[in-house]
Amino acid sequence: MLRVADEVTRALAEGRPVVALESTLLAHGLPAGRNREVADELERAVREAGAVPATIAVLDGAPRVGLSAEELDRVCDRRSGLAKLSRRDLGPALALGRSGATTVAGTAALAHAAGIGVFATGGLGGVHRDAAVTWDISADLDVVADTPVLVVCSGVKSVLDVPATLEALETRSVPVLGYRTDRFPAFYLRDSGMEVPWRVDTPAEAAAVVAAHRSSVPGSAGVLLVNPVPPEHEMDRATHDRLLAEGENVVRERGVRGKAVTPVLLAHFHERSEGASLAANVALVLANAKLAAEVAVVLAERRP
Ligand code: PSU
Ligand code: MN
Repeated sequence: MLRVADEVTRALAEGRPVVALESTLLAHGLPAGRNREVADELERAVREAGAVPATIAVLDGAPRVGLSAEELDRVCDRRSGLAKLSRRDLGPALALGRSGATTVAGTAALAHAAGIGVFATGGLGGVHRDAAVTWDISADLDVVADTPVLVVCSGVKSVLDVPATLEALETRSVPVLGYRTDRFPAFYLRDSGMEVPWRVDTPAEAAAVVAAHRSSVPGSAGVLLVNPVPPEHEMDRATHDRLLAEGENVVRERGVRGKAVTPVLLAHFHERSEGASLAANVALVLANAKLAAEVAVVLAERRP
C-alpha cells in the first residue's frame, strides 16, 4: 500500500540519510500560501544538510512517503479539504480512499513503515491544560513511545500543560534530549520553565544516544530531541501570554474540541501577533529540519 518516492527508495536502499517531514503543520498549522513556501524551504533545509527529505501524507487512500511538487500543492491548498490524520485515522483513510495530512503520530507510523528513522516537526502534541476534565492527551505521546524514530521538535506547544506532558513522556520511557540547552522549550518560547532530563551538544552525541537506545535498551523505541526556537525569532513573552489567554477563551466560547483545538489556537496566534508567531513557527521548523538531517547523516555513517 505504501507509495515511496523513487528518490527516497534509492536513498534508503543505499543507506543514505533520509528525514521524514509531516504534513499537518503545512495543511492545518500554517496559513494558506505561506505553507506552500515553507514546504519547499523545509525540503531545501534537509537537502542542504546532506539528507533526502520525505514529506508524508495520505492521498486518495494511498500513504505517500516523499511528495512531488504537485502533491505538495494539493496538501497546501485549503480547498483540498484534507483531514487531519493521527495514527488511528490511517486505516479508515486508506480503506475509504480519503486524503489527509498526517500528524506527528500518523507521520511517525508511516515513516517507520518505510524504513525512515529520523523525523522533524515543529511541536509535539501533548497533554492539554484541561486534560483532567477533557482527557485531551495527544496520541503523539504513545506513538513516539512505541515507534523507533527520532523526533526533532521545539518541545511542545506552549498551549499545552508542559509539566504534565513531561511526566507523560517519563511514564512512557521516552528519552528527552535538550539540544544545546538545559531547558525544555515551549515552541514559541525557548524556555518552558522546566528542565530537560538530558542534554546533548552535537548531532554526533544525539546520534549516539539514538543508536544506544535502539540497540541496547530492551523494549525502547522513540527518542525526542528538543531544539529551542532561534533566539532572534522567539516571541515576546508578554504578547505570547496575552494571545494564549485569548486563544483559550476562543476555544471555550466556540466549544472547539478534540483535534480542532490545536489548529484553532495556532490560527489565533497567527492572526493576532502581527507576524511574530508565524516567524517563530517557520524559523523553528526549519531549524529542526536542518538538525534532523545532521543527525541522520551521522546515523547513516555509523551503520556498518
Ligand atoms: N508543529 C507545528 N504545527 C503543527 C503541528 C506541529 O509547527 O500544526 C501539529 C503536529 O502534526 C502534531 C499536532 O501532531 O500539531 C498535534 O495535534 P493534537 O494537539 O491535536 O494532537
Ligand atoms: Mn487532542
